[in-house]
Amino acid sequence: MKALILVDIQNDFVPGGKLAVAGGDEIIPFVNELQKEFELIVATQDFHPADHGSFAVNHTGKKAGEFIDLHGLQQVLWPVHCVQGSEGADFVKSLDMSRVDKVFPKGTDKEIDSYSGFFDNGHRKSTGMAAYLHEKGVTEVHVVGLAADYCVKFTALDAIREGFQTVLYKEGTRGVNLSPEDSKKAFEEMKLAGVKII
Ligand code: VGL
Ligand code: ZN
Repeated sequence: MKALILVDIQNDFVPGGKLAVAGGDEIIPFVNELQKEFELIVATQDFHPADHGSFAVNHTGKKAGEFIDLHGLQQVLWPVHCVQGSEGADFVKSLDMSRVDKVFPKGTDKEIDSYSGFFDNGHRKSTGMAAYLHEKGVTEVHVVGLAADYCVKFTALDAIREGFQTVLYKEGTRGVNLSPEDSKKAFEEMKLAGVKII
């Protein structure tokens, strides 16, 4: 049994959003079409409180793109994005959500960021997505969404760790590319970990 995971396809990650990924909106038609091949579809939702520790504004004198130590983990600081209850946190309007079986919010704890849809960045707490998928008899997950070099990468890597055969569609993702090669490196890292990239 295979499942499709839609990672963070939210307003703040597409052009016009607070943490816009270049071309992020271009994946939507592909993703909507791809959904037709799946009977089980889940979505992750970046969903931060306004005082989240990953936001540069919550650290005096710090700017987005700078690094800090957040309770023992290296954290790159972001602009305010995907705040709970804001429009930026909503799924992109043109994304078909009618066939999504369950949404897994993440990044809800202000003390720790959460790129993967499965675990926070310290692998301390699970979102419940792995248990949900295992319970449904899923052995293979296919991943699309935003952003390739952050949440998509860490979701795919955790999927492998959780024992799922994992497929990533290049056409269904775009990267932040804080450094120009980040997406390319992310694809290499995923491939090395056993993710099938198509
Ligand atoms: C993401 C940075 C911060 C993502 C989420 O969805 O890739 N990136 N929060
Ligand atoms: Zn975030």
